[in-house]
Amino acid sequence: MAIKVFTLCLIHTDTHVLLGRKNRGFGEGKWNGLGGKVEQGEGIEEAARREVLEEAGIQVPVVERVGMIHFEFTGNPEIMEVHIFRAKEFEGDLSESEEMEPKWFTFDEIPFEYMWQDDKYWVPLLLKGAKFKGKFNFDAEHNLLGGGVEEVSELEG
Ligand code: 8OG
Repeated sequence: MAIKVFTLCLIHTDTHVLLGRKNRGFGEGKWNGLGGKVEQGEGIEEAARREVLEEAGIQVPVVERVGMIHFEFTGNPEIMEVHIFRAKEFEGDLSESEEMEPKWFTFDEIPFEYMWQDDKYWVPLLLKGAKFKGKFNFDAEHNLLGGGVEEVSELEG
């Protein structure tokens, strides 16, 4: 099966996490971290930084890769491999882009009901500092069918 590689970066402090509401495309209307497709010839970490800059206008000098999740959608032969990063600092002024409306949420106000349905299983792991790997299956209408995540001590690869 073909694999398509994506990044997703969650920027957070000890109390707040930065999410953006996607204004168009895949996942439209959902709150999510910042990210997108890794381009040909680009490193995964480099792609993570580029997407944060493009979507929110800020630089993340330090990103840490903390998770890897495979997503499969019924009727789509491609596996989406999403590399998940955490950043605790950023530089520059947060700006709204055409694609994303960014907003800070306290940890207990994270709008899981307006996010991808798998996020409630792994966002808490990220926020507590854990690393994780997982796999989720969705139907063609983007409803979660099954899957899960597990904490790992190290992410290989
Ligand atoms: O380039 P584009 O915006 O279409 O990339 C899709 C983004 O959405 C990318 O950052 C990866 C991310 N993403 C998925 N599936 C899921 C998911 O189930 N949960 C979250 N939080 N993000 C996801 O592709």
